[in-house]
Amino acid sequence: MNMHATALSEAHLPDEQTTAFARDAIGDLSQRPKRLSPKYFYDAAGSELFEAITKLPEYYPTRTELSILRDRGDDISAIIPKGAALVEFGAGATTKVRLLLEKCDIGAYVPVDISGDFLKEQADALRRDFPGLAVYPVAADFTAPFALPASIANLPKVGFFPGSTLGNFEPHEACAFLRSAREILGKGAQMIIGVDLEKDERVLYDAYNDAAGVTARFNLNVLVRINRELGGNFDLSAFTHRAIYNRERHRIEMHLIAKTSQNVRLLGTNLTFRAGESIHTESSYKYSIERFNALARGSGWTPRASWTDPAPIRSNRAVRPK
Ligand code: AVJ
Repeated sequence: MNMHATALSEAHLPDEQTTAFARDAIGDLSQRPKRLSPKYFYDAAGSELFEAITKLPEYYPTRTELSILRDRGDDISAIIPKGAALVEFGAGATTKVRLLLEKCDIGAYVPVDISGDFLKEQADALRRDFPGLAVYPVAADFTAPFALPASIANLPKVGFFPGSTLGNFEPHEACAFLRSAREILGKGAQMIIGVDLEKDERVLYDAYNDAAGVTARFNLNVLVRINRELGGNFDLSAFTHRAIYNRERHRIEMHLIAKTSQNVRLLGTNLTFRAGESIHTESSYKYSIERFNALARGSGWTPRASWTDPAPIRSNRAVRPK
């Protein structure tokens, strides 16, 4: 008897997020220079790798920002009106907002994040730790317009955007985002934003070229994700992590460099790479307070106060002789 074994997989339609990822990946990898949006770093593995980055000795931003929220929390809280609704753009692990919640009288907390499941878990944990706090999670891509929950309509609004994530936006995108946040939050709102300041180039370089190679794995993970979610066939050993500081444009650039010339298939599209060709995967803009204030003014906001950590971070590396 002849057995005919057929593996029929269920007709499986990709969800909305996967469709957007596919569209962006194909479009961006067909450009010259090739690029990918840094928002696709953060699948489960990428989020864990980012958590590991925040604990690296070279990666100063997270611990510096936490120290500012801890040391200057009273001053920061003083600008938040009593009973305000705090709306966090891209809430993630809610570590930072907890420092504010401990210090001020918040009427409601609205974490906005694209990862709906993670968001629900974080909201439950917050409700446990801050009984009586109204938490209204919104599962949305915060870079696009979204509606605030009706329950906070009558509360004063304060936007919260820590983590230097603004640095991932091109200057015109940062302006568009700040304008859109103003629309979403409404008249009379305020916003608390974390940005990384330009500093010693060695310090910047090391923060994105850590000795343990975690940032390299974080960068390469976007190709792992493309292979898994979009059925690509990227050979991971054929790409290498590169991060440089672009002084003229005040930004760290992360790239994935093809070691050899090669072809990659992705959703029926053939992508060709020259040896040494780059995929630009992230820009992380570094601001001066002046440049940030100019951006805020140009986006319809009035700068009110800024808090900086006291000591400039210096490299502990020996300076090489010329
Ligand atoms: C989460 C955007 C602030 O730009 O420093 C860390 C992401 N990339 N290491 C940053 C990141 C490489 C991070 N932000």
